[in-house]
Order: sequence, then structure tokens, then C-alpha cells
Amino acid sequence: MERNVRILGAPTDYGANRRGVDMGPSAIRYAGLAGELESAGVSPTDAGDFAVPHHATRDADAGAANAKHVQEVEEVTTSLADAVSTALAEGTTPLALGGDHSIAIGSMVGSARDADIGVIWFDAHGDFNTPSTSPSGNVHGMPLAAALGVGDFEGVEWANADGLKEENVAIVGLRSVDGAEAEEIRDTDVTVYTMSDIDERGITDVTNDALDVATDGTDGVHISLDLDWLDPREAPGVGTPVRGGVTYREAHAAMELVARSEAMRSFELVEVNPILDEHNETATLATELAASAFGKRIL
Ligand code: EXY
Ligand code: MN
Ligand code: MN
Ligand code: MN
Repeated sequence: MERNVRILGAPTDYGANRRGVDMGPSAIRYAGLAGELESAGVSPTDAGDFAVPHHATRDADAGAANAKHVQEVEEVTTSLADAVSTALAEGTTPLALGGDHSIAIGSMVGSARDADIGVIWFDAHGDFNTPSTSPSGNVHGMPLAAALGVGDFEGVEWANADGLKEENVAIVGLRSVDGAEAEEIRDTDVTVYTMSDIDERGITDVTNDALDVATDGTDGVHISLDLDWLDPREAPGVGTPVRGGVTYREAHAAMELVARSEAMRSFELVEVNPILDEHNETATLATELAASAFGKRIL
């Protein structure tokens, strides 16, 4: 039976430092996401974008002192959490489109609502800051800490993913982390595979290990793919590019292993910013990686 995938657009840039990433969902659709998913043998339904509170002008430091626009982020992620858990309850696989990486709070909360999940975080960054440690106050640098209830996020109902355990979380591709953030990561049971680990062991070994971490004792895995995980030469249209990322083939190899594991419960593509691209190539890349994650094979 064909797998039903529900596309959920979250056109928000409230968690980011550069405008434009709110156009990510449109850019990814325009790049041909539906067709790519069909070529992977799944049946996509597009639920469209849900409303994001709009401010004509952005009050730069609205919200908590060091968590910019946190009210808007709460609103967006709460909507997404409901849409994700409904999609799962209705037997479909949610595919969330960012928007900045703060949407992952909603994806993880929604995916964890009725199951015990693991998470694989494909990203150049740890996204493990809290309002107290963040150098920017941008919430897209905090979603993993938020979902795990780390530091200031302890007991923050809307942001904590029910039952998500640190020992079931793997970060893959880390190459940019802030001082205090690194301390937070070291103090947890989250497993980190840096780019050096990938250099030394190869993407296949690392991804298989990350899948072991995320599936150990869980019902399924949330896959969070931040396009800045890839090298900026492959994915230039992202808001916080960091040199020395994974190659095009390494990214596909990882997604093909995800597909083969059959452990993926929910998926998201984030940080595509089309105004930072020449020919929408980062959005196109996102559609191709989604197809690999959902099982596209050449033969
Ligand atoms: N660590 C930096 C901060 O917290 O501001 C940069 C975070 C970038 C987050 C992007 C989504 O991956
Ligand atoms: Mn990220
Ligand atoms: Mn639970
Ligand atoms: Mn990132």
C-alpha cells in the first residue's frame, strides 16, 4: 500500500536572523516537491500553509529578552504540533516545510504526542542554545534544547516534546557551536557526530549509528533536515551557511539509509531561503533529498 505523506507548510522567519526563509515552503513546492515524492512511490497531499502571525515591521527584540519573537514562535509551533499529530493520527506521514528551524519545536512536540520518538538532527549547528546562552536571541538556534526541556526550557509546556529522551537524539554534521551551547551539549546524553566523525568514519557508518541511537526503545524517528547541513557550495540558499558541510552524495546516502530503516515517523526540511539563491537550487536539492528519504531508488 502506498505511503501517504501530508505536506505542512510553516512559512515563518520569526526564529531566524534574516528575512526570506518564510518563503521556503513556496520555493520547495515550486521546485517540484510533489512530483519528487511521487517518483519515490509515495502519495503526497498538500495541506497548504497555516497562518503565521504577520507583522508589517519586525520589532527586533520583541518577546523575551533573549528569545526574539517567542510569542509568535509559540503560536506557529503550537499550530504545527497539532497538524503533525493529526496527520499521524490519520495514518499519514507529516512532512513539514520551513521556514526557520524553530518550526522543529512543533514537529517534535506533535510527533511525540502519541508515541515515544527518537530524533536525528542533520545540521551544521547544535541548535542547543537557550535564551540564557544564545548569542543572538534567535530561536532557530534553540529548538533541540527546547524540545528536550534543557535549562530555561525546563517545564515550558508548549516547547517540550513529551517523553523525548536525550539518549535517543543524535546530531549529525555539527561544525558550528557556541561556547555555552557546547557546555550544554556536553552535559547531556545527546550523541553528537561532528563533521570530523564523518571524515573519519564515513557517512554510512555515522548514519547507521545515529539510526541505532534514535530507534533504541522508540516507536519511530523524527528526521530534521536543516539544509545548512550540506556544504554551502551545494546549498547556498540558507541563512547561516557554514563551510565544510556534507556533499550532495553524502546527503543522499544518509537519506537512503533513513528510508531503508523504515523508522521515519515524521520529516521536515528547514532553512531554505530562496532570496539567497541564484536559481532556487537549494529548494530543488531539498525536494531530491526528501525523495531519497521516502525511498526513491534508481533501480
Ligand atoms: N548558534 C547560533 C545562534 O544560536 O544564534 C547560530 C544558530 C543557527 C541555527 C540554524 C538553524 O540552524
Ligand atoms: Mn538548524
Ligand atoms: Mn509518550
Ligand atoms: Mn543549521
